[in-house]
Order: sequence, then structure tokens, then C-alpha cells
Amino acid sequence: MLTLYHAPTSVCSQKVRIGMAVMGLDYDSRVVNLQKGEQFDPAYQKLNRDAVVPTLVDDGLVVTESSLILEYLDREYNGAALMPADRAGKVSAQSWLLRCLAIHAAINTLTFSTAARDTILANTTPEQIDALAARFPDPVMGAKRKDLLLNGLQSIYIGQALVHVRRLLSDLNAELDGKTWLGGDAPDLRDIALIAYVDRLDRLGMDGFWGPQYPQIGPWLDSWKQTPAYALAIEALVPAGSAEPMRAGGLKHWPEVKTRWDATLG
Ligand SMILES: N[C@@H](CCC(=O)N[C@@H](CS)C(=O)NCC(=O)O)C(=O)O
Repeated sequence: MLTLYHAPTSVCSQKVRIGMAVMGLDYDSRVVNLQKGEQFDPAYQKLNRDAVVPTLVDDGLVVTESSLILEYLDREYNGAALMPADRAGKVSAQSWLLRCLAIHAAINTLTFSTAARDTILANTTPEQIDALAARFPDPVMGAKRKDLLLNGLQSIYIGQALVHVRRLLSDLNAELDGKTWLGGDAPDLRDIALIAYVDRLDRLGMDGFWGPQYPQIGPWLDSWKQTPAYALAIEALVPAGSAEPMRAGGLKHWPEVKTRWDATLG
């Protein structure tokens, strides 16, 4: 029996859910409410010592890290059908799966320095920010969250985030090279690993990141939006009434983000 600990709008959870939908895998769903701090419950931290989602439990075996979960499920339950069969394709997929660590960090930075920051600051005192940061078992993760909440787009993490977003979009655009999917005729592990991150930028109203410069990204995202897996794993779990505030929250900061973005071209 597969049990998935996840959160509805967490990008890493969306990534695993979309993979499970493509593979046709059912799971026992355990929702971890990140806003209520359920990730810091000691029982959950026994499964995931960084207090983050997702976590997969397969008959007692605990698997953390969204990219590793995807690879595990494909290997154990899907005949590795989503891993490219050829040498170059495998290297490309493994490289994208590893790069997801930096890509996730970048998307997290852009979310918590814009829309999510505004929402949190509206209900949080400076003392509570310290307490929020102190909850993270990894002090560097706590320090990052605190810096993003205090400094927003002036945070030291913004420059690095924009570099990794540019690498993501530029490489994805180049590797799509006129194809619908990186996997060719159908999504493979690479498409699955990347969709939730690009979708988050879109939901923050930041599709100007690709605009005309990376023309393959918009059609790739649109192709995903037409799939049953996207409907089931992402769209169906967006809480009612939350999409517009997120978009408005991101768009409010877009002019400043865009100025910084243009500067990353050098
Ligand atoms: N590299 C990890 C990142 C996991 C992660 O940071 N998850 C976020 C949600 S996307 C989380 O649980 N955050 C908890 C928090 O913000 O307190 C993975 O890909 O699984």
C-alpha cells in the first residue's frame, strides 16, 4: 500500500501526484496542513526529518525527496517506462531530477518573497517571524525563510533564484526543440518533474519570465493543462478562491521582479 503525505498546493507534492496520476497509481492520502504547521509534528518528523512534504511510505519503506519518489515509483511500479531508454536521455533525466533541488529552492524563494510574504506579514508580528524560522529543523532553511519574510525582493536569495529560473527556462526551451514533450510523444520523468515549478510561476502571474524569449514554454504548459493528470493532481486541489489572490499577489511584485530578471541577462 502506498501512502503519500502531501499538501494540496505544495509544488513538490503536485510533482509527485502528477507522476502518480500519469502512472495510474492509487495512494492513501495524508494531507499535511503546512499553514497550521503540521509538518513540525514530531510523528511526521520521524518520517521526514526536514519537516517538508512530500513523503511516500511504501509498505513501511519511507522515501523522501520528490525527485527520488518519482524515480522510485517509476522503477518499482511502472517498469521504468517514464525513464528514457537511451543513454543520453537517461543522463538528461537524471540531471533534471537532480537540478530540481535548486529549481525548487528558486520557486520557493519567489513565492515567499512576493505573494506568500504579503499574506504571512498581514497576520504575523516580528516575534512570530523568529518563531516561524526557529521551527525548521535545518537552521539554514529557517534563516532563509526569515530573510525572505523580512526583506522580500531585497533578500540575498533573489539573485540566485533568478539565475536558476533562467537556466530552467532556457534549457527547457532548448531541449523541447519543437517537440510537445521532452519525452517526445508523451510526458516522461523530465516533463513530470518540471511541470509544477513552471505552473507555480504561471499562477504567480509571472509568465513574463518566458514571454516571447522562450517560446516553447507556454505551449508545453498548455499541453500539460489539457491532461487528466494535471486536472487531477494540480487543478482539483487548488482551494476555492485562492487562485486569484495568488495571481494578484505575484503580479503586484512583477515590475520589480522583471527589473531584476532583465539584469540577470548581464
Ligand atoms: N527538495 C524537497 C523540498 C521539499 C519542500 O521544501 N517542500 C515544501 C513544500 S513544496 C515544504 O514542505 N515546506 C514546508 C514549510 O514551508 O514549512 C523535495 O523536493 O521533496
